[in-house]
Amino acid sequence: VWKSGMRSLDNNVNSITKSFVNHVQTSLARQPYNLDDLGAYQAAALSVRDNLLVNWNETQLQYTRKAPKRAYYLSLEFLMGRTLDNALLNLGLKDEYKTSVKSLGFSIEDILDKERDAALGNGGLGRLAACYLDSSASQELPVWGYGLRYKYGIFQQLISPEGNQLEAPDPWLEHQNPWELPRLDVTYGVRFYGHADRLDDGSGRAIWAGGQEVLAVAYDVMIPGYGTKTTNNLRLWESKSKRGFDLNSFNAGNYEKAVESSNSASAITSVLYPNDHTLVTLNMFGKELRLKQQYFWTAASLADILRRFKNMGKPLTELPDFVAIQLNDTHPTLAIPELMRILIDEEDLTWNAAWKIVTNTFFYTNHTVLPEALEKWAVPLVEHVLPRHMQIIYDIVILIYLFLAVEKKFPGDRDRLARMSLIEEGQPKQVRMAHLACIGSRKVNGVAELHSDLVRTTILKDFVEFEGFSKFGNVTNGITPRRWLDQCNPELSALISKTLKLQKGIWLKDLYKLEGLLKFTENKTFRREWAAIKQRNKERLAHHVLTTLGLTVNTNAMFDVQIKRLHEYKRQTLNILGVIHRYLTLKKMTPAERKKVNSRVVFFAGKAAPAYYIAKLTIRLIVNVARIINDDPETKDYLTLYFLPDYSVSLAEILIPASDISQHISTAGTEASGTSNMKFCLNGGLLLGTVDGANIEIAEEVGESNVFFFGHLTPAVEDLRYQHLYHPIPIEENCPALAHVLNQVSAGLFGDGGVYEPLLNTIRQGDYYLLSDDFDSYIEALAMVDDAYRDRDEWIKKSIRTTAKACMGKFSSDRAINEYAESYWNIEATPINGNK
Ligand code: 26M
Repeated sequence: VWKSGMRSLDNNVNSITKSFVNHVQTSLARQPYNLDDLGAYQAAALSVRDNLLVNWNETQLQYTRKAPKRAYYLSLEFLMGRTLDNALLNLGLKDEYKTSVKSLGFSIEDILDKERDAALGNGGLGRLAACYLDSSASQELPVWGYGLRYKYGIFQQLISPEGNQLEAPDPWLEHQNPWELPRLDVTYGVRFYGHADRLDDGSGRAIWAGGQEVLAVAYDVMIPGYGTKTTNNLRLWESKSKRGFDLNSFNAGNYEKAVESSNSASAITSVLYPNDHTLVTLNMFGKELRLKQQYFWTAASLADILRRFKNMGKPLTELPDFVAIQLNDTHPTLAIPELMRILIDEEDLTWNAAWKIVTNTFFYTNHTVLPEALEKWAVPLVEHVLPRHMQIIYDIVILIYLFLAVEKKFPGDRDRLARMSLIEEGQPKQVRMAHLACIGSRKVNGVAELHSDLVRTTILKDFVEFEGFSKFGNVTNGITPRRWLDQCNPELSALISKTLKLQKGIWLKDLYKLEGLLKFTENKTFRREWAAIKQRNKERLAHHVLTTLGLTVNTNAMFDVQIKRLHEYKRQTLNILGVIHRYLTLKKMTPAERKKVNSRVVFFAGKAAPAYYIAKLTIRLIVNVARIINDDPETKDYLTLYFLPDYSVSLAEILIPASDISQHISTAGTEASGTSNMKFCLNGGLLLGTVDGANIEIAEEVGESNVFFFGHLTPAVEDLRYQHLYHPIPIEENCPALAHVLNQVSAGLFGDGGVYEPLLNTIRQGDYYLLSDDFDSYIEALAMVDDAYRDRDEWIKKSIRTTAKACMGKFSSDRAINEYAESYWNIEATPINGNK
């Protein structure tokens, strides 16, 4: 029971029941005795929302009063998943609600299961943003998120009878969304197109007028901290027409034209782009709309941030003392020229004064070094959509950057100037957003040690030499242990609390405490309990597969999981070809030999970008291999395979606790960090992986004997690619085992004669992701996993150590967000009075 300044809420079961029934009758206009699970979910959500609102109001009030420096996290993606369970756990009200809904004849699990995921993201980058919001609130940090309120989130994935991925829209707002607060009074106009005319008074100012004006409307999502009153805000923008429809056309009977401009305005936030790491598939219309999304969102967010800052009555030169803005990848980079535009054209500051403010306000995180994912915008397109911003970008190039500073430091080095320019020569010329984000920011970071090194030595090398090493740092990613342990694995969470004799409220906020589990690896009862929980989590997953796909999974087998976006660099292909290799080996064995084999169930899940042909073909291969081998009476006791459709945060919450081993097998140097690797470890799953991303730092914590590494290292990758290109060796020589597998697929062992050739040819020709170089050591590593799993007791010890000695503290997003707060944003915890 706690009190707040506004009203006191007696959060016992009776008052929860009262509030629940009240919402059923007054908010939902339904009868309590005739309510389905969906209605019960909505009533429970509305009643929990009342609690959040009190805390949210108090938090925002105190932020305004205390006026601390604040940080704003700009991300085009927030992959939040479900909210109700998380809100209940963070508020500490789960047991009360369980009891309350039970007394009304509902089960809390069934109610929680009715919620749709908020899937406003593609993968790692969007889920990271969601974990960082949870940690910011839990650490009492004054942080707001800014994003877009897409009407449609990431598409729903269906698998056709042939095994092809089909996409369906995700109308997640179909039923009303209890977690958002429409702020129809918080709006900003955002301009596109038109013309920008420089004033010839030598001030550098310009007037931008004409074109299209679109309205941004705010929707707020409350972000509760764990065990604190702090409830931060995620503000999502919706686009709509500034003027409704065009009455002239309407009166003239031209109804289509009358709504045209309104449609074009609301199109901006209608759908999340389903590409992850690749821009090449966008057509001209698609590119323009994506650019408009980015500008719409950055312009509205900046206007909102500046309005709040101005209310403090401070001069703009003090902006960096009160505001830090984090750019999640280059997607919000237009915020840099936009802030320049506001300061120069609207606030009358000089160029130098404006640039000083800008470069002390922004921070940029890079999330990938893959060349095809580095954003570039065609100059003619930017000129057309944002004429004033194109001028400012050219001014940055000419004035500050190239001809003054770089030329001074490296006189006559024309190549360097060209490499570093914000504009890439070509047809058409293109703006390099990573360069703009880099020079416009106070600091730049990568997301794991290896990745940050690669950022410093490859894509931003010249900038390190120009601006100095200290601008370029690393913040290794993290995950929130609230969702990724307490919420998804309640039994393990309870066992940890019992064993450490600590309330979960303590260790969930200080994960280093998990080290205390280490000494229990030698305790037999503890090991038995640990193993029993893993087993029940495997059965929970099997039950899910049975009820969704109608398939029976062998829960006595080792569960081997690879779940992530489909991408060539992540090498799901290596995994499926390894499965085929295992199948062919099993087929050659006698029944007696087979009996000695470690049974394995392989799970895949993940979406492919709709236009990513090779990724989709990989899904088709996985589905069809599954069809053949799951039905083979000789082998199915030893090897089965499942592709679970429509991967989501909620599905991950079932899969991760059930895994014995998971695969993180990207070509070395390509996966910036990975975050699911951390989630598996936290749940006692071991890793099979390459020496890449955060795998390396995880192994440093867990000890190499608890991680199964294989494959070539990053420095070898470039040389191997060079060899493949200029001195190709036929795959039969380079890797006979792999050649044999490819030939079997070609020969139609899994049906579909010929359809897989384009996929197989990526390996036979060029093999950019080095499957043929890593295949043999991959198969060896899998054999080591089998050997280790045979000694089940030792395996369980490894599992416990992975959670415990793993010092999983390092991989908590609490640690990560504190690093940003201290070393980047310079913000401090701002406890909300009356905190629990
Ligand atoms: C680009 C154009 C159009 C539409 C979408 C994109 C786009 C979307 C996401 C481009 C890149 C995107 O994300 C990169 C990304 O997700 N990187 C991942 O970030 C994670 C969090 O830091 C890391 O753990 C992953 O290793 C990294 O791949």
